[in-house]
Amino acid sequence: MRSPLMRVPSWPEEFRARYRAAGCWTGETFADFVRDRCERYAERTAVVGTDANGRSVRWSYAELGRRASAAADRLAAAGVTRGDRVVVTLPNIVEYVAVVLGLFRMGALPVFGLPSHRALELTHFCSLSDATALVVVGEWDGHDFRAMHDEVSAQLRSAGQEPPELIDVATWPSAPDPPTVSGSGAADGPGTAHPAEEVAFLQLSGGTTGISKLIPRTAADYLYSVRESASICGLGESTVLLVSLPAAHNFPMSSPGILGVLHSGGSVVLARDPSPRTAFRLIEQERCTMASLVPPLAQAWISAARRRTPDLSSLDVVQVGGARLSDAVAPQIREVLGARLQQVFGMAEGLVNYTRLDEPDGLVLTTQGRPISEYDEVRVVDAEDREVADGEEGALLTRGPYTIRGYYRAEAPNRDSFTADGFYRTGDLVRRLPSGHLVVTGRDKDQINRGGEKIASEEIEGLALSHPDVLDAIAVGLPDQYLGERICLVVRPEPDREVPDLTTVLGTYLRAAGLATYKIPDLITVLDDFPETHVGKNSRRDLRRTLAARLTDQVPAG
Ligand code: OOB
Repeated sequence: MRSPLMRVPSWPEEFRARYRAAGCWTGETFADFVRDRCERYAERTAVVGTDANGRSVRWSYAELGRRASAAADRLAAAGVTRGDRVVVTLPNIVEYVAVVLGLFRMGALPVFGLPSHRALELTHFCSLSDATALVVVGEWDGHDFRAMHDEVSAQLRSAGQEPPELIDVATWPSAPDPPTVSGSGAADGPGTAHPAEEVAFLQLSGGTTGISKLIPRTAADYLYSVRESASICGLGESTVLLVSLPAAHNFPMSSPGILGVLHSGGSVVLARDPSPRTAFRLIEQERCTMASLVPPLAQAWISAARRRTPDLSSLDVVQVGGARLSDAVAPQIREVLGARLQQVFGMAEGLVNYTRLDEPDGLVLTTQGRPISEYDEVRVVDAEDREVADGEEGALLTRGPYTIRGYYRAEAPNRDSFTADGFYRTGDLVRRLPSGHLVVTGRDKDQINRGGEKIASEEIEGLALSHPDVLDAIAVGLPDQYLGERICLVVRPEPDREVPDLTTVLGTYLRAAGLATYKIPDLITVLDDFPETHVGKNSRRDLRRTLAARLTDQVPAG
């Protein structure tokens, strides 16, 4: 028997009432959303891409609805029921959309893993969410996900927990089975007054303390951000969105992303891999009008477009977000790709900022946009949480109709990450302009942003420390002209042990421990002594800063 979802910190009733009255929160659930859009736009093209077995696929909205129902039936047959959590770790294949919509239809909660996650993370997500099933694609990029499911299951069993059922979409037939009696695995809505305000899925946080925390999102809050994003970005039935980033990321999922496009009746084109070659082929073939990229990918597109002169004439808007786009690269989106730039500064916890499509270049090229909603509350504060003047750098705090009030099952981190009156401490340093636009100037969280992928220093350090030859370990981000930051792990070896190639040994060790591929350090350095820092709460943070500064001077930029 799986445990029910635990209670999560949520909006006080006074705020709920305000967001309902303002029309931000509607009663629409994800099951309603899926049913309604698949019927409303039935004949239009919903999803183009490849399936788990590499076949090209083009689904209408009606077909997507059938596929979602078929997925729900399969999940139900594996024992998944309403309210259950299901960890999904699929690449950008069409089954991803069918599974997520299928889970929504049945009122089960997707937990959004990434295909780059490995046994360590997936065990943690399955354990924390008490997942009924793990959805994978048999083998991908040379990695055997079925074997990984075995590993996850063994780990959970040894901790006395029930392992998740394996759901392997690679074994699904290319045509859906005829619907079963249940029709779609969809049951009636839960018997609460506001089903849309129940937690509908768990998204992953970038993490600052150990492995990613789980972010509880509701249909009411999320669909509000999706509707507003779709409107800000001018989405409609003629929108063709290319999804090159991992589809489960909050950015390509909802800003406005896949959900924004499905809300508006447009088409989603899933790129199997993020290479410019694949992207350009799809843009030419499907006449894509929009794409969302992280800065390194934008740079890769720009340099590939200079060499190959692809036909990108259909491309109207290129969104860039997830990490700071440099002011020097920003103008090249128009100059080289011929598209309008939209900067997106968002977070899976909630707040999303966009530069608007009709704003002057001065704002679009140098700011990371302004909040979606007039109900987004933004405070830029100093170390004592006192508000600073516009134009001055401070820490960004936010609260609003689609920003969570706490992580799932994370009492202690919640005390650090949220103020007593419910503002989320984003960990980002920004300057706010009088127009409300934000410029991201840095970070005061112990996190590395490697080309848009977030990694908590502490997570890598903790794992390195579990190696018997390591006395201490510090993980820092060093400047990298392509990724923005690359991961450098600095280790202090146990003094009495002579390990000739500790760096190689450690690299292998971290991989074998089941760490996601994007978290494996780009560089491992051995130092016999670490600099002295003050003792106290921030000593590790000081040490990270000192080492990062020292190494940035010593190691040639990547
Ligand atoms: C997006 O979401 P997450 O949860 O992977 O990461 C959030 C963090 C932010 O707190 C900030 O540190 C960084 O990523 N970030 C940016 C940025 N966009 C995100 N830093 C500088 N400039 C930007 N434009 O990354 C995300 C979620 C929704 C939409 C877009 C991005």
